[in-house]
Amino acid sequence: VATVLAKNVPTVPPKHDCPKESPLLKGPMKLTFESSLTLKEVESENKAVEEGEFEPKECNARQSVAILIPHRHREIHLLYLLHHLHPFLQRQQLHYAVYVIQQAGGATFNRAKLLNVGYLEALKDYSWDCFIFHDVDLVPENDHNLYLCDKQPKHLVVGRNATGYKLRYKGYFGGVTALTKDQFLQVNGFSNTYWGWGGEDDDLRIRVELQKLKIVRPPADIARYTMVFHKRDSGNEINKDRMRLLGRTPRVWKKDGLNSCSYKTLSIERMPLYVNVTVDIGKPS
Ligand code: UD2
Ligand code: MN
Repeated sequence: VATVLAKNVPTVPPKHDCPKESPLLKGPMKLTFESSLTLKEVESENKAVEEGEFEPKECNARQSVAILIPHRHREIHLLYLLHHLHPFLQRQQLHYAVYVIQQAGGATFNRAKLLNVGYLEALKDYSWDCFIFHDVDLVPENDHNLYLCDKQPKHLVVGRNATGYKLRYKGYFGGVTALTKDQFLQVNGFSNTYWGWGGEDDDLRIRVELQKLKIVRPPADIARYTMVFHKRDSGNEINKDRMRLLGRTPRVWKKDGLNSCSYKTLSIERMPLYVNVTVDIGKPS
């Protein structure tokens, strides 16, 4: 009887942790951006993604990662990014989900506050280990640039096409960054007070430094991006107040950030390739 029973037990192979280095990685890639690309095509290329989320079948992912993309009126960039990023993340054998945080209305854009909202909303779905704060127009060129968090906050964009693939300046922390759930909480997230272009990334660096954390970067030959060409958006004019704001960060960071981020969620749509969070974040006071 015992042997019969044993035979009838379905054999589920034990699932191991995914290897340190995924066997699926391809290295540097030549990226293409076809103007005829459609969302339907990108959806059919990514059948394994459900409501923006993916988990490898063959092993247990090392981290669960939420990708947060601040967005308004950049639909073509979003399409290009989804087209490249989904296969890229799957080759890295990650458990991940993509969140697009849409600023509703016509008030001045606020990238940093949208990213705070993304963090707070994504944590309502799942206890993500790691958050990637991601510009919509930056496409990674090399899948060895791992979308995983480190012991220290990580900056993933050392170089990009438009700047000769060199770090723009020492301390530059813009474009794409990776912080654990706890690191981001420790710095109280981004400031909510940067409306318009610039400064919010430097503000986050100051918060990180005040906590005696140290920014780490992958090697320059790996941390490479293509930025899809664009002009400055209307509604995202340069923030002339940014230097003054940066000066007060050491005094105000404890009160200005995740713990003071007030907003109104207008809708949460679970699309095939991303969770679309539309939010009213107010306007500059
Ligand atoms: C740089 C930084 C970016 C941010 C910004 C200053 C790099 C590679 N990126 O980007 O992280 O610090 O300077 O704020 O250095 N967006 C919209 N709609 C808009 C405006 C902005 O979706 O109308 C989003 C979108 O995700 C975009 C991001 O905000 O990628 C940053 O805006 P940008 O691309 O106009 O600024 P850029 O390229 O100078
Ligand atoms: Mn850009």
